[in-house]
Amino acid sequence: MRNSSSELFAKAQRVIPGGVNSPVRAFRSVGGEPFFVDRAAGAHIWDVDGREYIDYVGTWGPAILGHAPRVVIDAVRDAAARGVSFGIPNPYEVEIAELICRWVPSIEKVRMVNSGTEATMSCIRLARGCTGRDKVIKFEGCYHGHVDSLLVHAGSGALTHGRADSAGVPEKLAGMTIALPFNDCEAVRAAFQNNRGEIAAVIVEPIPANAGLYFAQPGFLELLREQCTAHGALLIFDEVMTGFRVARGGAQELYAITPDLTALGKVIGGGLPVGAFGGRAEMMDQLSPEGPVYQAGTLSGNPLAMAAGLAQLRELERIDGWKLLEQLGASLENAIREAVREVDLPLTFHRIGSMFCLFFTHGPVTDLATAKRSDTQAFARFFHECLRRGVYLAPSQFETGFISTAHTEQDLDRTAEIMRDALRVACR
Ligand code: KE4
Repeated sequence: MRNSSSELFAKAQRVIPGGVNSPVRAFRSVGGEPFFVDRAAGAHIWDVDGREYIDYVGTWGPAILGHAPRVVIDAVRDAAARGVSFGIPNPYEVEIAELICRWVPSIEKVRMVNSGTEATMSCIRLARGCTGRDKVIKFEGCYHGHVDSLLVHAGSGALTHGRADSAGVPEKLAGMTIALPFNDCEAVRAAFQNNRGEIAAVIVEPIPANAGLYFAQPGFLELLREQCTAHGALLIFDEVMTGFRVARGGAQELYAITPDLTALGKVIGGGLPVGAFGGRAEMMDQLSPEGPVYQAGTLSGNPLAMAAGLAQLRELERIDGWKLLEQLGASLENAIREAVREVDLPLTFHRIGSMFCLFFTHGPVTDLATAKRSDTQAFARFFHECLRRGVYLAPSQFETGFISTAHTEQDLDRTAEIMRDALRVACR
């Protein structure tokens, strides 16, 4: 007899902190216990108890073609037959680096790593190495992985669990990070004025999606670009989530802004552990073994992850996935907005391409402070009513939903129906 989710969670908690290998999976902010997944295919997942869900987490972004796409499975199988890891340069690394440089013009050279956290951490170290400066500006509610310098007013799981500033980060180090309200142009100008010559970089999610999903006001990203240029600081776009999702060239293509460094992850690994960071050649050549900034990784450029990422990115381009994702996103948005109109509740729906979020608060939602007005208890009830009916959303108000090219119109129609019923029950 196979273990149920509940039995597995009881066992997991005895040997894994919180029973999970990443905090936001723990259902802490929505209550109840996480289910354990048995398998996933396309837009659907099945738990070990046999329940099926339409999935809008998509393993937090990587599953842009849906789960277990044939092209990725075949690529991983072919690569694995030749060896699963070498620690020696392999052709896949060159192919994916050339593809990334072709699709993202601001990237002339790129270094592969094994997670988004490694990518942003390396961007920060490289920026500090290139400028000889220590201070970094980030924005409240933005999440850039669990990098010491960036776990300050962080979003995602840090925000969900109410610890935007993690224990274990030395005060002196955290003090080098200046956290500002997103969309606050005056605060950005003042920070540069008050720290003249000391700011190495500004790091930003160009489309913040770790405190729910909201957007830069017109001119804000342009101001970051202009202030960084004027003050000799580097502009780092954290596109771990938006890269190759919101457009082939990511948010920097969408907004026509050229960052100095870009952090990537998720989609580029086809579901296997990958991150990457890149920028102008003369900057990237400051990295060891060319230059003085050290960065390394046993599994960086792993052949399976490279093969999976290449297969996924090439398939996305072959099917013009971005066009399909926009069509599916618009379709879901229309259906959800109709469902929202039927209930007299303070709700704010945001979407860009295949990324969406339903805030349980009235609008406008433009930064962390306005996102935090959300009624997280009502969201929790809505989450569980959806789950019960077969729709799996991220288990936190402060996350973003993802549509994949594997979602069908039937999936979306069913989802809207389920959300309509869930809203009625959750918010009675
Ligand atoms: P990873 O180290 O988790 O691969 O990437 C960190 C990261 C960096 N930058 C952005 C914009 C990100 O969204 C992330 C990670 N995203 C979260 C979901 N919001 C990962 C889920 C989790 O922590 O389990």
